[in-house]
Amino acid sequence: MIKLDDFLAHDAVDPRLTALIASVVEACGQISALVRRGAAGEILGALESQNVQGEVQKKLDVISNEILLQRCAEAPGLVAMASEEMDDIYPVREVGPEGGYLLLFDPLDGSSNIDVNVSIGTIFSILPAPRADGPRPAATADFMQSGRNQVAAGYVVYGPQTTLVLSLGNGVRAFTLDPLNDEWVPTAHAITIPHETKEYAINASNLRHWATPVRSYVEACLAGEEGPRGKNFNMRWIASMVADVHRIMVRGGVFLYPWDAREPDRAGKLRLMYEANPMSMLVEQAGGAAFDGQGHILDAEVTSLHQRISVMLGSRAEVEHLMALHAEATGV
Ligand code: AHM
Ligand code: MG
Repeated sequence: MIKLDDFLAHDAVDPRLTALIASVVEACGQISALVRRGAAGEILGALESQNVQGEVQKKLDVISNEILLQRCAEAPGLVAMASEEMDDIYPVREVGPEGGYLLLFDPLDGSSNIDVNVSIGTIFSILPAPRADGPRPAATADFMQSGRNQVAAGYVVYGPQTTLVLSLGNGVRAFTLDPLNDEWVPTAHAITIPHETKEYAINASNLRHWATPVRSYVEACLAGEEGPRGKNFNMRWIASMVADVHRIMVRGGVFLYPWDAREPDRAGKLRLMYEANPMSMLVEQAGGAAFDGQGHILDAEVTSLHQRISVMLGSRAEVEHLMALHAEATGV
């Protein structure tokens, strides 16, 4: 059990928000236990179904989604949920004068890593629910809020350790799940991403499809000391955003999943509401920056629950460099 009540007491957080976060974290503890069982629990492999993005669902994607739905529906202030694995919102209570919260999540990010025993994670975002005079059913439109409205964001990485990284808008903290007693132990009180870095993360197999600023950026990194950046870079790509972002939280770096020309009408691969927005809040709260090729991700206009966005986030100086390259390309 996480001692969140104790931990958040000094933040004067609405107890309904604390209870909701505790429910999310309990669900993640349960998912962590399943992930650890792996093939022994007969929960690996794919289903025949596809999610709304047209991606094949893994058994564990669907099970994790169910666990989060069941656990969080009990949280007193929760009005509705939305997930990468569900086409539509999942209403829990009516919208009324008392407000409350909306929860969004990617129940198991990095699905392609599930069956190969590589780190995966859960990402979540909490928005305020609107207040209405009379009770009315929750609607998708209630979720159409800027990332700046998030009251909390977090992820849990299921790696060699299970770690929760959480922000309520006043810095970033980490808790590690101690398997000896199932307690979430506070392990970092104020995570700060190093301002500068020599490490980047991108799926370089897509190089030929990138727009000029991203291609120039990576080519300059590859050129090392002899190139325009005058320094050598290292590259990492785990193919789990949670694991790649966690590395950046710990030692800095920059993560890119940019727009590319494979599907020119699609803004990017990653989803704004339950991947890019919560990660951007965490990164900004840790002193980093998050950019979509045009502006700050947290300021991006929200048009639909499953909308995609181009993502470049991490160490501030490196993201600012990417911003400058994009500004040059557009002549701004
Ligand atoms: P998912 O939510 O279906 O798992 O997809 C998101 C994941 C990210 O975690 C990761 O950064 C990216 O997809 C990897 O994509 P690729 O396989 O194209 O490198
Ligand atoms: Mg995902």
